[in-house]
Amino acid sequence: MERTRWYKDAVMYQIYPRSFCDSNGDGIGDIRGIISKLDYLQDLGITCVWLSPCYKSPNDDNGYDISNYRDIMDEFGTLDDWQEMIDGMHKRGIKLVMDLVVNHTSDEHAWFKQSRSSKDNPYRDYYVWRKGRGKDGKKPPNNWSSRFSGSAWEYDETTGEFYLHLFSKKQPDLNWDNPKVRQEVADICNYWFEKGVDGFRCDVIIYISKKEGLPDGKFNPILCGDEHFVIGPHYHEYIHELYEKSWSHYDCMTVGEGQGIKRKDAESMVDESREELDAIFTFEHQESDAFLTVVPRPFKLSRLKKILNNWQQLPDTCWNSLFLENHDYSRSIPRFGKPEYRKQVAKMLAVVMQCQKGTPYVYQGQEIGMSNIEGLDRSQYKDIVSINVYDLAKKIFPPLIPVVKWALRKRARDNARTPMQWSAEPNAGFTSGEPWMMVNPNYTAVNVAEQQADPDSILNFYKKMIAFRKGNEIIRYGTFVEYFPKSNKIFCYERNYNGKRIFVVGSFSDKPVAFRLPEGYTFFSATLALANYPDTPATLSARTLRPYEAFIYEVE
Ligand code: TEU
Ligand code: CA
Repeated sequence: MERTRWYKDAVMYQIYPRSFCDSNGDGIGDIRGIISKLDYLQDLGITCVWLSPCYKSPNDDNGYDISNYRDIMDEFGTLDDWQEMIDGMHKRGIKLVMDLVVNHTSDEHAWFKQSRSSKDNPYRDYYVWRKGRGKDGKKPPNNWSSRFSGSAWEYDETTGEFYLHLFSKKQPDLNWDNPKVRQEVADICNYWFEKGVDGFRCDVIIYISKKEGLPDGKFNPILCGDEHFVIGPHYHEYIHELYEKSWSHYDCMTVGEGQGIKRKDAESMVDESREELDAIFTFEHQESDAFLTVVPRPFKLSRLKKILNNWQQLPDTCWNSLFLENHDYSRSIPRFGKPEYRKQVAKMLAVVMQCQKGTPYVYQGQEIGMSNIEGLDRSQYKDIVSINVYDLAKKIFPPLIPVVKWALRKRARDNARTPMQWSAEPNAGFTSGEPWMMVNPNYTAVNVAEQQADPDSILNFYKKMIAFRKGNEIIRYGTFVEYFPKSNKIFCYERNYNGKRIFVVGSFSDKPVAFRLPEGYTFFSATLALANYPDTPATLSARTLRPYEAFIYEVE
């Protein structure tokens, strides 16, 4: 099957189904809700949806704990609904990428129920079981930590052994060293390809291969053990096998999630000659305002630009993913700008991200500038990570609670998971019932309906940005040249291809900033293509930038 690599021209839109649109008033977003918004997505101009998991799941981690890979979660609807949804997407020229969560399953998956039942069960080897340490064998087999806090091992009474879970204890890790497991994964992919999906976003795929002997990790308060399973010893072999058995038979795209992946790793993971993944998400740039991607620290633009620029220099045979938001991060406006300038910040971020090389991702609500939710209390947090961290602080050292609250307010994943704000109607038009999670009270001011009616809205700007990008050869192929890399106020770069250029500027300051053209910068003509202030000069020259001002000129 020829790979057309359609993803190089795609604009992706991520749907977190639980929070997108509720069709039946039970307070939970669902597939019929998505169907009702397909015209909205088409109008926005996006060309592919990444749908977070919609499979059967007990929802310990909102669907990232799958109990049946071949069926739809009851709360979301049925396989028939799903078929109607994908047909509706395809009819509108929108592709569908599904979430593939196969580093682990739910502990309620039939395989795990079998696996835990006895040591000689045929499914025992589908998961990672080990004897405990210590005299009574009740100490975990090694010191690896769960990314969701605590040990990565859970003792299981039935057989007196521990199983590995790099995430919650209801998410046991699959044993990829078992060829049967790898065959199951290929079969799952093929099952969905046959139903028409166009690709997969591969959840924590970089963790699938663990170092033999599972040795102790170097001390790390949050990510202990990483060096033994991030792109582990058989990673490339297993991914290539999956490519051979499944992905290569379809004109699809695969994008892997890569916490801990650095630019130097990327080439070996996504170079076209490898026949592995087509692209990955790095989290490196998410550290520009956080340690270990989660502990808040002040944002520094030069840090962000250095990382992005480095990724832009990937060889032409590799491909980038461009994103600031997803369901695991707080919203971008409060991270990178001042809330008084919501509109300018949102538009400026769209400009500086979407003009880079790679496939851009818009996370639901980002296109209307949704922001974080303030002042949740313990009972209003729904994410297992927030709850774990909060309860851990309470247990080991209660004076830490105010710090935890501060960190959660800034970084909790819940921030991105509040219901989509469709209108100023009760519950933001998301549901006619009681929403599963609190709606951000700012919905009366920030919502789709209002922005559809306002030509100057963030939503209408996104439409223009996406339209500008689509089919634009400079954006698809052009080289990336950065200017003023040390500046902590201005993000400035040029893309050029076949003698044509675009010149992109975004201010990250809430104060006026003096801007001059880069030293020796010459051009014949410059035409304004897009800007976030209405009265932007038609010509490109030195000037004072207004707060969060951004513009694109086409230069010859
Ligand atoms: O995320 C993997 C991951 O590394 C993050 O969960 C990260 O550790 C976390 O956000 C810390 O705050 C993927 C999914 O995107 C996430 O939603 C799932 O919870 C996780 O895998 C487990 O499947
Ligand atoms: Ca519903």
